[in-house]
Amino acid sequence: MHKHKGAMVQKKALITGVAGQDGAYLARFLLDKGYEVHGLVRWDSYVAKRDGLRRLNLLEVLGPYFSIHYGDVSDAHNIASVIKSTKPDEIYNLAALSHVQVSFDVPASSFDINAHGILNILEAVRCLDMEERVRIYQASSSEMFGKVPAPQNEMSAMQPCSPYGVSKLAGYHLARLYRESYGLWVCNGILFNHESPLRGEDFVTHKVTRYVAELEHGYQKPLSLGNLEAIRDWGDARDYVRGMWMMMQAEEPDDFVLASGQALSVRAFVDAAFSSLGYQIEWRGSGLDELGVDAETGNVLVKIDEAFYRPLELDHLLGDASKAKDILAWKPEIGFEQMLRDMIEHDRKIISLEGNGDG
Ligand code: F7E
Repeated sequence: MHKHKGAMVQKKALITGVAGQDGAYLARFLLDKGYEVHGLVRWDSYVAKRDGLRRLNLLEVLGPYFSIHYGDVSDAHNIASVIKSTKPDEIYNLAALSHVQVSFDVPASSFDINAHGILNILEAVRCLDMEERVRIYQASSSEMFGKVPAPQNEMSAMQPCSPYGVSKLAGYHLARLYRESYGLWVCNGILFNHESPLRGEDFVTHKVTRYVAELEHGYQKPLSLGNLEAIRDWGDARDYVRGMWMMMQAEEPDDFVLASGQALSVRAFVDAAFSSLGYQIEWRGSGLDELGVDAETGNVLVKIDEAFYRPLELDHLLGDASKAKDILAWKPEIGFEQMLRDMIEHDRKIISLEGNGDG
């Protein structure tokens, strides 16, 4: 049971994309700090209450100090009117079309939400003459670095290689531009991959942990994956939302990388997830014919499916978060092993609830 500091409400926050992984954790974090929180959710998430707001329910966010506003960052009128009526002290722009592969299928929508969205927020704050009172956090991404050699930090060049990365880079530059030209208080959090039990199940980590947890109920069919060689810096979302808030409390608005500083390939992640429940994978074959086989039973656990390959892949992301450590005193507290354990434990619970008809 979470307690709010009630009478001590000092600040109001508006979170766009509040129904997502980061939005839900951030809302919980800010409520625990005594904030009044306003969350923007897309109409379809709002209507699909059970699924759309499932993370907010799970973290007990819905309550007297939390209000939902439905809308869309790509609708300039809507976001301006929500900002006008809620008068937030802090705006966290987390709304995004965040799946990199999907962004290749719907590049224009990605751009509308990811680039136009922050532009609409910046313009609304400026046109409403709220620049003196509002601070803005823009969710930038390590996808903006693209092919640039690891490790990457705030000074690294940026050569994105997906429509998602390009749209995020446009958003990043717009935030910087409004800070430098109009004096808006805007910071960019350049976040490397961050996972958690609330990660969407079409991202590779959760896809894998869910499959591993399901195996306990019997072997069905192999897990289909794409490129196993990509290397990512996998941190925990719960640490990263704390970092977002720390950026917003800094004296000056600035841009910060948040990363764990450790990188693993997708293959190594798969090995770690299976071995945490006692399965050892033997990799056989190569390329599209490669199989991950259970060393004990010979069951094929993993196969490769071309459908999960991207037109262009980002090979190696490894973040250097020294600036956030030095200036904000931010450091990750949840290690890789714990994150993996929490994800698998959560999936086991969900699966058993589903088995009882409660899912
Ligand atoms: O892929 C490979 C895939 O979709 C990770 C988003 O939060 O982090 C995330 O983007 C890697 C890629 O995340 C499958 O090719 C293999 O190399 O989990 P992901 P992402 O693309 O790194 C950044 C920082 C963001 O900002 C994004 O919003 O895994 N991979 N097989 C696969 N990926 C998926 N999704 N599914 C597979 O079957």
